[in-house]
Amino acid sequence: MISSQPTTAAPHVGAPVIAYIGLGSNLQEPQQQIALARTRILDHPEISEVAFSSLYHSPPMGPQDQPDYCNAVLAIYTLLPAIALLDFLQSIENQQGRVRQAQRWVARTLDLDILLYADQKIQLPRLTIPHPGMAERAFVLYPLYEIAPDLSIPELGELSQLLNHCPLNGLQRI
Ligand code: A4P
Ligand code: MG
Repeated sequence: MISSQPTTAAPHVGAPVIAYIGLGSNLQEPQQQIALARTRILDHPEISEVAFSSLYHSPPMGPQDQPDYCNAVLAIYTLLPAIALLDFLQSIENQQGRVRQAQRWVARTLDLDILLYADQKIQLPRLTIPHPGMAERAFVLYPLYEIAPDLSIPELGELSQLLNHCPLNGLQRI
């Protein structure tokens, strides 16, 4: 008898996960750098936009002898595994003239950080999620709250609670 059932299993297509990306720039027209990065991220066939925050102006965290930053947060649906997403984001940083320095927290044309990936906690040599330090950074928490006020962060708790304990530190919505 000929079965009407398919003889081979359909290829497995994973469900998209939600990820949050922090965007930062303080060199070479920061607002345009952020806008271009958003376009490039969304050009990827396995990424779609969920929400994009306002742009924020923030004084530098770290060395003070550098320009103020423009920051934003982008929420995406993606089929990419977390490490592939990191590779893709770093390729965009490179396209936009990012020069990696030995010193941390120095001026840059573009910084793309994966803040959250689904509700996962990831600890790999190249990738830590949730992004270290995000719980104390006004330039991350406030834009994130704007697009995901009910978010709960693995091991860190409710975003609204984190925000209540985080001073603005000069952050201004543009
Ligand atoms: N890496 C590990 N986890 C992640 C992750 N979740 N997302 C690794 C992205 N990258 C991750 O990053 C260094 C390495 O971190 C990468 O190679 C990656 O494998 P980097 O972008 O090359 O260097 P960095 O950004 O200078 O270092 P770091 O420690 O990631 O700095 P942050 O935390 O990104 O902070 N002030 C204001 N106002 N606004 C800012 O946006 N940003 C920074 C940089 C400093 N001061 C700022 C701002
Ligand atoms: Mg970074």
